[in-house]
Amino acid sequence: MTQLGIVPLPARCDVQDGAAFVVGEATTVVVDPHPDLIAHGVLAADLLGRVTGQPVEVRYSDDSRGAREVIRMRIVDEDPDLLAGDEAYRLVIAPQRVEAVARSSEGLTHALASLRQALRQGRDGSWSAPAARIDDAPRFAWRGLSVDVARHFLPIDALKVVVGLMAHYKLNVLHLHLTDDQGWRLHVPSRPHLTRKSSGTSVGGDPGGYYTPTDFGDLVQYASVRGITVVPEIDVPGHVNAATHAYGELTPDGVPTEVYTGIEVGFSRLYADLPATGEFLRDVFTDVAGMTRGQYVHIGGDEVLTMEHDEYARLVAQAAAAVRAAGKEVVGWQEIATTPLEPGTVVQYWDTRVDPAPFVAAAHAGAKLLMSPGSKAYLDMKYDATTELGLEWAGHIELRDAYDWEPTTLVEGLPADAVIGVEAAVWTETIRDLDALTSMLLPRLAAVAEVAWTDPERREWEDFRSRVAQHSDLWNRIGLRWYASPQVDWP
Ligand code: TNX
Repeated sequence: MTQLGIVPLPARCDVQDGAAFVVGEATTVVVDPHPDLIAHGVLAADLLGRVTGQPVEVRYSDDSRGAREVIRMRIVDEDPDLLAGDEAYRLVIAPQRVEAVARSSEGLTHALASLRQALRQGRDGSWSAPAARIDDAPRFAWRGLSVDVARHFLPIDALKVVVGLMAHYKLNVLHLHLTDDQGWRLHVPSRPHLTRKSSGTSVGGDPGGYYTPTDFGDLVQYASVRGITVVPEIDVPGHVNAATHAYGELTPDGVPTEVYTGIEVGFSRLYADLPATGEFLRDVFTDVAGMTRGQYVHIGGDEVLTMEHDEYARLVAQAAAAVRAAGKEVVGWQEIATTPLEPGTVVQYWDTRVDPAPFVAAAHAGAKLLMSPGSKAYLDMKYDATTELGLEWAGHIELRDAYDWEPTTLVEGLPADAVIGVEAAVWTETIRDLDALTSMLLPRLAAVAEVAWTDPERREWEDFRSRVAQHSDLWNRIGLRWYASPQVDWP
């Protein structure tokens, strides 16, 4: 039977052998004349046009029944055949017509990603997709990728490529680690010195950079059209040397700290007893919350090695209160689980080396869990000992390691229903540009995406391995650097 090669594997997929939809000169995307859908139609036509090298037109019409050579995209309120959930979609590929149906624009984005993956080029150069019916919906609502733009800066254009790749694998949260010891990457209008004084540096003396609120808004919009929410992270109360360098009032002697371009962690900190600290947290989190459309702001909270626990807990509470006062919900790294948390706080698991008891306890007390285990989902870990870039503190992560794990049972004693999702992470101590970044992401990002999307009973390594092999064509065509894992028979 023909395999469509779709990653992540859909909930249901029936392929009809022999028949196919062929993209031709007359192929048109048809959407209802609704503003949301118009953006989707344009996006679909643009993507299909770029895949096939043939311009595809968009038409607005609320009636295209019976029309041929049409890719019809519809949002419906009620459709008994759609699977449950906001993001569900149905994609029916027939010889004369493609029909995508969803309850939301996010659902349609997923249908489009599946269609794009199903397209292949025949010997005569034409592009077609096998006739098929796909009924699909995600397992987890939060399917993320965290990118560290603080250790090395990535321009907005590079992040847009990452967003495109995420949409292709149906990931829906782009978490940006915007601040760290080595640089501050988002201009905060109420605290202009953060970017004025602390954005020019990166790890190893490399050049820095920052996003203006306009740049950031542009990215948020670009991601939103592709079904992706941006979650900004301002890491406190550790990892703050860029802040204490810009604002000396945040240190007990009032003297700004020196620029830092090394890769040690855990030395920088805020001070709960300084009046400037509370004002700083309020100013920064209020402005950052105002710049994001999403529901969440990430407060960091990781690796504070130079502070008594009590002071740490006070600072986490202040940051969380500032986020909530600005109308957003709080996300923080695993360590915040050691402090009292409001129910509903999202706690992100990462450190596979330490006792997970506080994390498990937080879940039982009402926290939501986001799973980013360092030994599976940290895509800055080397593939093997010969990988040029990357770190090794959580071990080596080959493609199969990133694939073969189950988020709800990885940590013993977790209440499975507290897990809201899975997030891959890539830290950039050794990663200086987009080529380096995609060579760490691909193919592993596809594996983590399937862990996040597909039901565990349907996931199978041998099957994944044969599907992902079909993806290198597209990576090559769009010029992305990737790692040819020896675990896959690439074409
Ligand atoms: C741990 S993960 C960190 C980061 C490093 C990363 C390198 C986390 C919350 N903290 O500061 O960049 O390891 O893999």
